[in-house]
Amino acid sequence: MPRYRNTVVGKITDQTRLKRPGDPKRSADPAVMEGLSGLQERGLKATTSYDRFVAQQPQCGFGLTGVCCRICIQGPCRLSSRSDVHQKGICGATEYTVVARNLVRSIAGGSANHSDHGRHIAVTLLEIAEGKAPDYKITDPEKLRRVATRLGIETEGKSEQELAREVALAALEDYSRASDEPSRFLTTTITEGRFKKFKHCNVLPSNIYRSISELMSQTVMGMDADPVNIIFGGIKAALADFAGEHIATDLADIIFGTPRPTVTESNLGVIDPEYVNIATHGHNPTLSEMVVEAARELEGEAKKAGAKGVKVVGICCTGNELLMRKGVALAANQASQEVAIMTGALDAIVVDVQCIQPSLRTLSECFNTRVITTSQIAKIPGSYHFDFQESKALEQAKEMVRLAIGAYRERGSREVSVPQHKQKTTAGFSLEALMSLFGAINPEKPVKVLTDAIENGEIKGVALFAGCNNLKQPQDHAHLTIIRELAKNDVFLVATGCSAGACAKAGLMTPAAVDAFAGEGLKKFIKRLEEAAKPEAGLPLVFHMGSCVDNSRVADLWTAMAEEMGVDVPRVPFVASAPEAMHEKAVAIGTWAVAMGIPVHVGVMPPVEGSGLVYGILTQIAHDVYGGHFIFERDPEVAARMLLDALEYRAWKLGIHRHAAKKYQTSIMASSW
Ligand code: NFS
Ligand code: SF4
Repeated sequence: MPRYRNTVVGKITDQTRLKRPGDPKRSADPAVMEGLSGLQERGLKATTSYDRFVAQQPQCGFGLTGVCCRICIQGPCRLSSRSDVHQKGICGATEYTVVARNLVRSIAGGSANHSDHGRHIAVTLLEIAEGKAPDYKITDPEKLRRVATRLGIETEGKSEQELAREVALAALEDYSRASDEPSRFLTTTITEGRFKKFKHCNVLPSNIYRSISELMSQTVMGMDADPVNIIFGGIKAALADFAGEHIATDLADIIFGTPRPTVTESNLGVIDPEYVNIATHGHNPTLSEMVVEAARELEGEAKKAGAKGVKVVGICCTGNELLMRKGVALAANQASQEVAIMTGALDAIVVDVQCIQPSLRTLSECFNTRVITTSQIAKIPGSYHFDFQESKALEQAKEMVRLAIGAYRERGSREVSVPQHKQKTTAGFSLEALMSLFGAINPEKPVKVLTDAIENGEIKGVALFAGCNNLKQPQDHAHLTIIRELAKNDVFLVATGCSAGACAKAGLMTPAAVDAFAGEGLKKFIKRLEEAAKPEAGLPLVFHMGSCVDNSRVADLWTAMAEEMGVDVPRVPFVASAPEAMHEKAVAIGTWAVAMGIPVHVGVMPPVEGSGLVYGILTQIAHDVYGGHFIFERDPEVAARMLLDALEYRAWKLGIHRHAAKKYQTSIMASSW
């Protein structure tokens, strides 16, 4: 079997690495461009990330390529192959050790973030079961039973409370297990082939926290110097990240309900100056769900203050969580969080954890926005802080809403300027929602509707768009360019996180976008689904599957497809792309997706170029071992071509193997990708 070779892999195109300082094209989002220029017009001196990005140029070449080591305080050691004396750090660490260590430490960061979020939700479920969180309830008891059954928990004759307790404890055991038994949230959600592969490579995590701390231990000064071993440690922590994400998604569905298709609006234009506006920002739905409830209950107080009511809007993944479950409008994704404040019409921004820029507080000074932090481990000096507790959640959320009403009162005749851009958004496609859609055509085997469409060539495969904004690129531009290109080429598209935000803001989550951008095959496929399921609002071009932890939903989709097709994941025509990856969490997600067997495009160069060996492991060797690999490409048009190539290669191989299996009456080869 020839090894998978993409002719351009390893040679990224020669796009300029850094945006030219002063480049006026900062965002593909017209609302953001208007917001930024409005700032100057109003004579305000506030700076934004866009300005600070320019001020940071040129960024350090050692850091950019991953060869700066600051792991011990003899450093920093900056390695360079061009000089004899600089080839090694003071301790003798070579560039492959340094690059690998730096890379996996960012996986540890991402994994810690996601699994912390999962643990928080698991504790909330336990508190609900024990009657200690009276403001929360179990909204989806059916999912509770399904998750329990999947985990091997006996459901017969047990009350909801008992089951919730057992599921919560099973989740918490994944954080505390002393033995080497692998994580249950991982092993019960992957194919048998993946389980064997992970076992064989010794990357099955047991206790999520232990995988993270072991990785930190593995990479301190004077520990592991073997880049392959270091990367395997990174993969283990990344799979622990996956387990944490799955816990977050499953348990949030149980508590707040499994998303179903819903219609709302996205982009800054959803902020309405006639209302008290509260943005919820961050990632964890435990707090924001209560803010929505509190806003509803305090509608009267807002009216007394002269507003039409209280409007909650979302930013980043808290925004995605509320959009999926409550139809709350999405105001911004990561790189436009500041611009939301700059409208002058946000009375409060309630934040929980992750991706919250400290700059929000400084900016809020100019616009009298109340910045309210709520996590013990995510405070911003000068902000209002609530030590958020599930036991008095609604009461605290009401206090936050009252702070916003107070700020609205002070708004008076202050000038507000909301860019009038917004788009309709059809979202809420949990795996369950997608399956019920496919089930309208084939109720017995819903996922077969998707795999059949691939096998008969109607669509070329599935692509996940995930990840952040990164100001090394104009905001959203790469997301939208690659997505339009893949749509034209008949790829079924799903999105999460800030990529989903980019699509929503640009109107790609509407039926009109299907007509405008889908190729013939994709259009036929979506229309067929529409005719069978008759969803009220029609179907979008890009299916919003949720926040970043909800990439677990997407993994469940490729696992279901693999099982239906009778192959392991590396053979499923499925690719992923993070065109503007920024966060350590994105590194963790990309890594587990590759280990699961998915080709993963990253549109911003991560700091790995300093070691040819590490670069080769990520882009080539990973494919030999796991069947997935990274594609690093900054040019979105070239990246689209490479993603299509990867899909076509898989579809072609599947066809060839299926044909041979039929002819010789054997099963489809499973070992070689
Ligand atoms: Ni994901 Fe969601 Fe956005 Fe990136 Fe941040 S909000 S968790 S990390 S920036 S996609
Ligand atoms: Fe330098 Fe080694 Fe210390 Fe890194 S661990 S800073 S390479 S001496």
